[in-house]
Amino acid sequence: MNIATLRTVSSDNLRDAILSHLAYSFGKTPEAAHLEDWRMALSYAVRDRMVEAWFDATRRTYDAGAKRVYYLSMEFLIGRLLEDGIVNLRLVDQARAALTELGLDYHTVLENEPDAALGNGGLGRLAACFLESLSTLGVPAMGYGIRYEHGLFRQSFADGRQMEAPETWLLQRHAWEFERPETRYTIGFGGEVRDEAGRMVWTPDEQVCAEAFDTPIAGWKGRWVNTLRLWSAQSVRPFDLDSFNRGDFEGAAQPEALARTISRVLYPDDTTEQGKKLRLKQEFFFTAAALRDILRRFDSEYNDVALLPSKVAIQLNDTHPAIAGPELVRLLHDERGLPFEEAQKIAQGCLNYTNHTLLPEALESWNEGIFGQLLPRHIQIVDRIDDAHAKANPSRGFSMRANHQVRMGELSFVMANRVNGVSALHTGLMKETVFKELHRLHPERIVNETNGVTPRRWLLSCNPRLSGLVSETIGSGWIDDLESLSDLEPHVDDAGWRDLFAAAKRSNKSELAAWMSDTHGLRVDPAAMFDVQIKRMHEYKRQHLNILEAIAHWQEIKDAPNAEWTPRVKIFAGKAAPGYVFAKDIIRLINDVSSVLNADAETCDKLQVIFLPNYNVTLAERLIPAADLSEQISTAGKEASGTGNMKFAMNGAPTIGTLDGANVEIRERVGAENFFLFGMTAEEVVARREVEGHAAKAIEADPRLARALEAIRSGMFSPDEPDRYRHIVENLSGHDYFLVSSDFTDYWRAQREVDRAYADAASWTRMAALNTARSGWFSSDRTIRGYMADIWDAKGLI
Ligand code: T68
Repeated sequence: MNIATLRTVSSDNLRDAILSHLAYSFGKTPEAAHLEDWRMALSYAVRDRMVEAWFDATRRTYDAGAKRVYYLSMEFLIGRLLEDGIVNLRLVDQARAALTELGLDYHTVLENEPDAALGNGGLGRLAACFLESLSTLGVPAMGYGIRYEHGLFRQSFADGRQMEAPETWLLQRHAWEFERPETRYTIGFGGEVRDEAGRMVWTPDEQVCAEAFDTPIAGWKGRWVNTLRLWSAQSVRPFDLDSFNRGDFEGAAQPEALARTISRVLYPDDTTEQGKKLRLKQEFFFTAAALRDILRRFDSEYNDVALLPSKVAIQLNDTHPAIAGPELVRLLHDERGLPFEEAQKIAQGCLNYTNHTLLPEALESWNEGIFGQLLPRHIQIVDRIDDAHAKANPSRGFSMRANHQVRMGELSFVMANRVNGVSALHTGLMKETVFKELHRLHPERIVNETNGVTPRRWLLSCNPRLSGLVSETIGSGWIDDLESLSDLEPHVDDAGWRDLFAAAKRSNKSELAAWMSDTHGLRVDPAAMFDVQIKRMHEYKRQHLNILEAIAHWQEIKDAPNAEWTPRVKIFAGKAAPGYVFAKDIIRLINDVSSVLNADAETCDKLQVIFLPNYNVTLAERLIPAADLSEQISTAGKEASGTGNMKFAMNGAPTIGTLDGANVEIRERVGAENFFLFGMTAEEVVARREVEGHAAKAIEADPRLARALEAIRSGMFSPDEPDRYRHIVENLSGHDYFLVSSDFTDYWRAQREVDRAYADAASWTRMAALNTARSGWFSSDRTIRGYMADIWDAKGLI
């Protein structure tokens, strides 16, 4: 199809295109249209403008015989897509004008889009940033994941407690996906394996169908468009007519309901046996479907499977798709008859594994009973791979099959061509800890690829005031060459320019304050420092360190209410896993503290605490541009990288943080004088844990800490239930594994340094601007170039 024919489908004029979709795609007149109809019509009009480049990218990939990159991820935290599409296609002015002509407000229409929360946190958002950068760089690539009916739960508070409700993003219409009923694979589970004359034949006893849904992902300027292919689970037998005819209506619908469970929810609670099994099913389901699809595409182009590693690079986003190793071996050996060793070699030539955590409790392993029952052939293959590895490395001191478990990290490592960490510190620690033995055996395998974020979403689109100023100052080349932000550096010493920078931040803060007032009835002064900690709730991220400091600070203000204080608003947002009781208690504590502090007439103009509910990508896009201070305060050695830290720096919010994850590299780049460092190093953390009574000693040495803990213990923030937080206080004065008490004193010191620095507006703005100017390295374009060179051996075609 040529350009001319495509243009007849969608008018060049965006307004006409919207009206045309309103009529012909949604059957509405402008008078009858609801907001959602307008949002859908605009989305279709924008989507139409991606299609041509999408076809073109496919054609050019085939013509070039280029190597393709496949990113397998259990999560793609894509958020809203309409503004992303409008921005990347550079249609902002046109879209605004078209909507105005139609009597609609641009922002109101954008706000109508549901936020696709198909992920938990950093890992899922990284996958989304990577897809955008892959398209921007013109890399032939595809994302594979699961089309969850329900994304991450919706969070609200009742009496300060986290409440969870199902997320229902698909109830509002989703404009971006193309259903592909013709692209379906049957995926099996369970059953038995028989040896048929030396050939192992797996006959599953349960089958589901994986159907593809494609979302186009346009890169900057819309020059290249890749696909995110999400699999939806359906029954192979949609309806049991026999049961129905017997009057058993429930039984008749059961096959469909059971099959659909697999793609029903993101991360079902895995504390029960059933839950665990379902998660393993999800993992195999999408991985097996992706591999079938990859091989089908490869077969349509080549007829020698030995070429696979030169034409296909598969990236495993954490161990969730680790079953790709044994499954690819099974497809090549059992189904295509390649010798086992050759099948394994080819699979390994294609596969790569990214590790995102060193936390022992987060490293995946499966009980061999569950694993063997669900995937009886795969467990045999795992054992054979394990044995072969043992034979080849007789001196090794590990196995991927210990304590009746199948260890997915070890499996992924052994089956991968390259294994990577996500920041320099994390990669170093990987080599010394979780993969020490494997690293000794395969010293060339581990590489580092420090995370990055896409500047199109995380600066250009979420912060139009600052990005406008940047473009006026240095031109717009930074948008796909973020390192050129360094051209801003000379301007930070120009008082006039600094005023513009500060004015952009101030307007962002006013806008956030107005939004908080409208949607949550909160009143904050935009002149106060906005101190922001937004991320998943976890003890290692130490939101409780932050709230302890707030309590101590409040007590100090109360001691001398008329002294000079730097007004602050502490803003929190984040979800706790439904089964993570301690993290949920921290949320409640923060909410309780917030109630007391915000109601204190004597102090509330100097210190306020706010916990915004239902943190998601959209809320991050609102908060980050308005932040003055970025809280990155994890226990050193625990945060693999962090990516929020990069977004804040880019948007001109200096960090208060530990030497953890990518904080280390951020500090190196923005300069130690523009970063508020505190806390123990990863090495010191390990040593301190060995000190008997470390928490008690820290409390004894710091009366402020003792007083803050005592306030919590006495029930000052929970008068109706004084013991509510006793266990938190006991934890922090006893075991305190995450060293909150031990790091408190230095955190306090750094916070007071922040107060002093903020009080000098000119030098603060200079510091903030230097954070922006020096954060160019944290573009996910740079990260993807690293993967292309060090891991995939892939090239961009634009
Ligand atoms: C995050 N991991 C890291 N995991 O915590 C963060 N895990 O430091 C890093 O920047 C980011 O990955 C990207 O590399 C996660 O987000 C999960 O969400 C997760 C989910 C299920 C199981 C394990």
